[in-house]
Amino acid sequence: MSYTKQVMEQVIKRNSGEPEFHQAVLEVLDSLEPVFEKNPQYVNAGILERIVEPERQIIFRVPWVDDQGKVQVNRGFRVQFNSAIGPYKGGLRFHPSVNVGIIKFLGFEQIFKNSLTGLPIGGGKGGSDFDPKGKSDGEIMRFCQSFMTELSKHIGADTDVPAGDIGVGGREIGYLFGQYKKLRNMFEAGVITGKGLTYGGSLVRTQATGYGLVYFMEEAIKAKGKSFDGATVVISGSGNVAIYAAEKAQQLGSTVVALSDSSGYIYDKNGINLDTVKQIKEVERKRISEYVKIHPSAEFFNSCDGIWSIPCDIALPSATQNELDGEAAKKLVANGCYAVGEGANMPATPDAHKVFLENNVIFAPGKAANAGGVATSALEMSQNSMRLSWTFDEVDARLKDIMINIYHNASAAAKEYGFEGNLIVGSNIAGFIKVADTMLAHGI
Ligand code: NDP
Ligand code: 2IT
Repeated sequence: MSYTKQVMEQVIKRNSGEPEFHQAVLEVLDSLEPVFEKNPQYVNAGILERIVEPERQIIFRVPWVDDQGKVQVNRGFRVQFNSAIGPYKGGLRFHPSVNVGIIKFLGFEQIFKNSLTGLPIGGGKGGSDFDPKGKSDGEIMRFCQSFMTELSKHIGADTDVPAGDIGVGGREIGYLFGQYKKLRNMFEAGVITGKGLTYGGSLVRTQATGYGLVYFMEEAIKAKGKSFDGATVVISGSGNVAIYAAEKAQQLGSTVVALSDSSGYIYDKNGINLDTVKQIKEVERKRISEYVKIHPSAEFFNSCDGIWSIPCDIALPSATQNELDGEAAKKLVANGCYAVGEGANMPATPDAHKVFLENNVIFAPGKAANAGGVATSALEMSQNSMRLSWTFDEVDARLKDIMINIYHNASAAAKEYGFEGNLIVGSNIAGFIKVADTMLAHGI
């Protein structure tokens, strides 16, 4: 049995009942086989056995009082996965599906993603099975305060720096930071990112993941003589990543014809009106189906994966993990889709990867394509350290530069190891080597 397969067996045995974590590890390990053949020093130092085991996992009780005065209890998580190249860095997800396996898959991905940004950030992730849907503002605040009361013991600007993810946006970051500040009696701006602009946030952080995704894809398709100008684009989700991916795609001359949420998707052949979407999702926090009340020529379909049967040139899955399977991938290919970029973390299944690779679809994995969010978080940390703020254009230019570099580094690594054009392999290798070399340098 090969070395990576042995390690994989151990991961499955030690982390039973965590399929998403197994899936994320397997994808990376599959890519690394040629790296170990060329670099036995990594095998001798047990880098792989160490990198698949989080440095620390924290699980805690989050009690809070709802609007009826009843005590509710959720579970909180923070997985501090790898601090070789910088403080743990990664978002917090509030969603009822959250469990330790989900947080570990996200934390594991984050190690390589953060490495690819070229910035000094390690990998971590956290969250809770708390469901923000239908909760009042007061309930959200009390939950965030209770969550931070425990989390505050484990984080710090040079230790572990959380941010947002699904269900955690500007409002939640505000409550989390407010509670941290109260507990520490200290204005430690760099302890969390995605902050509001009045208290240490960075311009472009809100847009960064979506914009970065499109910058990455623009570079990837340019290499094949294609462009966003005139392209038809389908994007799943209608949250932070999806909205700003759509905004940048539109700015570059594309027609974005579909968006979705967990109840279904909207199709507007004239191109989605993003002002309406922002009003529904960011201001009113309502369902995407509301869109068709304002734009009656658009249609709403109450299925999620049906979105991938819409003909398009470029698809950007930006909702959640495993939302695009092999069958959906075949439909995209049959309809002429030539590029797929993961705005979400691990939205395409391994079967879908196979379909895209076999059909020469340009496929950009999330750890490369959606790294713009965390990269801009790291730029927020830099500004916090300097006690300065850069302009929108300055941050945006840095973001674009970072995304273009990630594309070229991943492409070069794929080529070097004999997998030209395979951005999955290239991203995994390029992300891994920097962390592995640092772990070697640090000793065990
Ligand atoms: P948001 O909470 O802003 O939006 C999430 C969107 O995805 C919503 O439209 C939501 O619909 C939909 N969604 C969530 N879960 C499911 C599900 N189980 N099935 C179908 N639809 C679902 O989150 P983000 O936009 O921030 O995150 C989206 C993805 O991007 C995630 O995978 C996240 O990990 C990833 N990501 C986020 C980054 C960031 O900076 N925010 C950075 C890099 C990656 P509904 O409202 O109905 O739940
Ligand atoms: O998945 C991700 O990269 C994020 N949710 C962003 C993390 C961050 O620290 O900005």
